[in-house]
Amino acid sequence: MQVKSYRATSIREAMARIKEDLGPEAVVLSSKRISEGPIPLMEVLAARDDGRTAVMSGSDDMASALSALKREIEELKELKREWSHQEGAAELTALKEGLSALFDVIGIRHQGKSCGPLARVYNRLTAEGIAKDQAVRIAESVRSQASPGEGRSYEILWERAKGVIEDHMKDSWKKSVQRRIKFLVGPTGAGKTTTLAKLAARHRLERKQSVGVVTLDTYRIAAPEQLKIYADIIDVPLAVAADASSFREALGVFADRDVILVDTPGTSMKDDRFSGTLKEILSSTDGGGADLVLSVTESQEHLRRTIERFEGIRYDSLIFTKIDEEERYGAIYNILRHVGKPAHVIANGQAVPTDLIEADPARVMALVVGERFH
Ligand SMILES: Nc1nc2c(ncn2[C@@H]2O[C@H](COP(=O)(O)OP(=O)(O)O)[C@@H](O)[C@H]2O)c(=O)[nH]1
Ligand SMILES: [Mg+2]
Repeated sequence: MQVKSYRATSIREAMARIKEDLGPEAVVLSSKRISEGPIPLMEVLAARDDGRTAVMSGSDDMASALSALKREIEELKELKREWSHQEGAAELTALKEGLSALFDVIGIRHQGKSCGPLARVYNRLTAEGIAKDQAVRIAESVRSQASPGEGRSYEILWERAKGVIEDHMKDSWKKSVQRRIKFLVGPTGAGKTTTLAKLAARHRLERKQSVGVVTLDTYRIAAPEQLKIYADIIDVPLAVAADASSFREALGVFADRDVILVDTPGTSMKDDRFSGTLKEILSSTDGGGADLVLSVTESQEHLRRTIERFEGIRYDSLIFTKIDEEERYGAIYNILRHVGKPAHVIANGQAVPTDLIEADPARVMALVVGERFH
């Protein structure tokens, strides 16, 4: 085991250096802030297994450790359910830390035995940002698929893990629906307006469909202006609607359009007065559905909170943006598994209309495991 410490001004910077230095299988052992002030300094401890030390001697050890771990997880989940009913924030934090450490026992190993190939698979999955409990589940599926006498090299197990991830993505894609009227919803700055312009161009130029664009974002003075510029370039009509009745009017004007794309203001679904109006407009629009736009540059915690906030909007699928600003995409897998919905497009840059990728289960799997895709 090779353990190294890195100092950086952000976790992202540290991760980039760790990945470059120790490779994709490196795992973060701990991170702490070592100086406050305008430029915070973090110390991140990372490790990579170099085959010289570690705990699990092979797949069988890993198997028994995994099933013990699964039992532990179920017990801990039960405890968590009980605690979440009480004033137990501190205990919950302790629990999360304990759970995290437990997963690391599987992933990182200690006490001087060698690292099995399945543990390497687990390490690589978590290094890509896949949540530890999900990584354990993937590793468990990989193990249970092995037939007697079959090779158990790391390469074989890794290919199988990719297959498991792709199958999980296929499950999410089963929920795909086609809508004539698509609302883009999500937090401010997620990339809704930019992505909408890219989608409008795709429908109009590549699919030769007639497109109408409506914006409900009249809260910021510059918002309709931004969209107007794109609409003019792509040559699609834009209607601005401030409430439910002007929205219905706009739909009337676009009655003959193949596709209608609706831009919305970034709203915190919890307390914003607009959220009620948006829900009402969405539920009363025949043939309408929403896509939730999420920037992968946000922390997993932030993304989780956003998903909770938007629970009241029954969105059909997700659109991930800004993947060009990140290096690891495990969060995409975690979220798609959590919500069980597909992501048909992914935005990889600011340029309209080019920076938009069609996403299918195989492509998302490749992205999530850190491989190039075409
Ligand atoms: N790097 C990068 N920037 C993006 C991407 N999509 C949008 N942006 C930028 O993110 C900012 C906010 O985008 P905007 O569409 O206005 O977000 P909205 O508030 O959700 O409508 C703008 O500066 C966009 O150029 C992307 O895929 N990659
Ligand atoms: Mg916008």
